[in-house]
Amino acid sequence: MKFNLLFKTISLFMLNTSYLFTRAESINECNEIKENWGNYVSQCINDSGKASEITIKGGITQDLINKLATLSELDTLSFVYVPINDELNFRPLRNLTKLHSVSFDNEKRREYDPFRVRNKLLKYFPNLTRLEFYHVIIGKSALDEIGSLTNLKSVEFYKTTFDEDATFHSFKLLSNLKYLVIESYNRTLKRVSTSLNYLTNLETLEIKANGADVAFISHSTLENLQKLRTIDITNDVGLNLKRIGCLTNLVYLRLVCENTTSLPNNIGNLKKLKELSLYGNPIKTIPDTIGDLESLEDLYLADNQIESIPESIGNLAKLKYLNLARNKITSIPSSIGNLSNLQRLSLDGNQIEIIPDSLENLEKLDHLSLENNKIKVIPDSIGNLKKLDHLLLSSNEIESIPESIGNLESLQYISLSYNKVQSVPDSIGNLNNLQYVYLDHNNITSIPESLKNLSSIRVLNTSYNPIKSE
Ligand SMILES: *[C@@H]1O[C@H](CO)[C@@H](O)[C@H](O)[C@H]1NC(C)=O
Ligand SMILES: *[C@@H]1O[C@H](CO)[C@@H](O)[C@H](O)[C@H]1NC(C)=O
Ligand SMILES: *[C@@H]1O[C@H](CO)[C@@H](O)[C@H](O)[C@H]1NC(C)=O
Ligand SMILES: *[C@@H]1O[C@H](CO)[C@@H](O)[C@H](O)[C@H]1NC(C)=O
Ligand SMILES: *[C@@H]1O[C@H](CO)[C@@H](O)[C@H](O)[C@H]1NC(C)=O
Ligand SMILES: *[C@@H]1O[C@H](CO)[C@@H](O)[C@H](O)[C@H]1NC(C)=O
Ligand SMILES: *[C@@H]1O[C@H](CO)[C@@H](O)[C@H](O)[C@H]1NC(C)=O
Ligand SMILES: *[C@@H]1O[C@H](CO)[C@@H](O)[C@H](O)[C@H]1NC(C)=O
Ligand SMILES: CC(=O)N[C@H]1CO[C@H](CO)[C@@H](O)[C@@H]1O
Repeated sequence: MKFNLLFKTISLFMLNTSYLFTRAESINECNEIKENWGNYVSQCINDSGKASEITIKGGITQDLINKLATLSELDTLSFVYVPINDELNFRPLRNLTKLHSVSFDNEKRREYDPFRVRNKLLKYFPNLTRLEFYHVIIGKSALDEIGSLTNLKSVEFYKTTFDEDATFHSFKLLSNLKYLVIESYNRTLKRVSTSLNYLTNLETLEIKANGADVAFISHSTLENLQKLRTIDITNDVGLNLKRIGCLTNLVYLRLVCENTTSLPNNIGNLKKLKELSLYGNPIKTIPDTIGDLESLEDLYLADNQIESIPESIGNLAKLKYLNLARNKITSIPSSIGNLSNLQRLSLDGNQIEIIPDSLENLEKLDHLSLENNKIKVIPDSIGNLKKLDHLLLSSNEIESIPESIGNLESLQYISLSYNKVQSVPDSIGNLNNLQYVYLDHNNITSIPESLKNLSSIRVLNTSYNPIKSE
């Protein structure tokens, strides 16, 4: 006890003296900057007196630039709403070899009010690993300067207006680049060239560029991008995906491409793929090879024109989420019952008539959604889905509810609105977790006491039924 106290006293004393020493030895760079340029510097973070992170806001002067050039420990520099005119000289900043991250952020609420990224600016940040742009205008020369920053690992453009002559040609030289985001504003980007296929260390690529010709993806050099794990592209001109199968290390593939109508068979080569998301494309068929995607956990193909689900889908042993809502599917293959890890299945807005019995094998299924189809019968086998907590069957042609519904012990939410149900079995009263029950717009004449008495119920909607009052 005593020893402990003594120890504490000594260490406290040591702390105090070292604090005094640093105070005495060095002046605090941030204090100095705030005193002299306080109206332009909105944030300055120091590490034992040395400025490490600075945010310049609203404007900048040459003497501030000169001062910045002396901050030997500066790591991160952000420009927020800073218009940069041609008279300013950024050359002195080339001495800042520890400066790793620079961002230009002109994002204002609601309005789009970008500043141009001037030439002879970016090239004076020699050791950058990260460069970010929000709401800027940029042209060829400034983009070319980025190509000289060969230490870059991450470059991000958000809501960027690209000049007509914009090209990523110089990006060829960025052999350390791992992360690239290109989001164009108002269809200003015309082309994403094949230069991107030189980026052999690229791991993540996000392109949101409607109106642009995304040329790199269909070019034979695409296969250079073997480190690529994530592709996320939004584009309405049409992506030619014929070579996608060469990216065998892909883990996430997310595409929103209005004019893309088919998937190539070689998609099956993507053995590491965990997520395939093709939302809102006019795709008509899913190739059989989809069943080869042995790592797939999440398959999201809502809002396409898909007419059938291949039998091979049953091979996706790791699949957890399957969403094929709003397509033109007429039947569910019985192999669906092989998806033993499936947790969520959504097939809303199709033309499905039959729920296959094999569905009962989906032991982990907790969410089943088949609204807006042409289903007439709920099979007895549904009662085997012990994990099911949401069952959505509104807007079908269902006439009866099986007794086995009372076995869905996890069920919390059931909707059967807009069907032709005539009666509700007493067994529904066994469902002690049931909270939301939608039975409106049916042909039900009486509601069982057992359901009315369930204490867990929060909503029981029986409107628009010919219920006889007793
Ligand atoms: C930048 O570095 C050069 C030589 O490395 C030196 O002569 C010059 O004074 C430095 N500039 C500033 C602003 O520190
Ligand atoms: C920083 O840049 C200088 C000049 O370009 C270079 O000599 C140095 O190796 C770089 N340092 C790091 C850590 O990248
Ligand atoms: C978008 O681009 C079009 C055609 O270039 C132009 O007429 C329009 O003013 C732009 N809209 C905005 C909000 O910048
Ligand atoms: C999409 O394809 C259609 C038909 O080929 C074409 O008319 C349309 O211009 C394309 N859309 C774009 C944005 O290129
Ligand atoms: C997959 O499903 C089909 C149809 O239900 C069945 O015949 C087959 O045995 C299943 N395969 C496996 C590996 O479970
Ligand atoms: C409603 O149910 C009755 C029998 O209870 C049946 O005669 C009638 O056709 C049903 N109406 C509709 C619209 O399904
Ligand atoms: C429901 O509750 C009422 C009164 O609270 C009781 O008379 C009736 O027996 C209960 N019915 C069932 C099926 O538990
Ligand atoms: C029940 O459903 C009808 C129509 O579907 C709706 O108008 C009504 O507000 C709902 N009532 C409750 C209690 O949710
Ligand atoms: C992070 C850091 O070191 N902050 C210091 C900056 O300088 C002030 C004094 O001027 C200290 O109070 C901070 O702890």
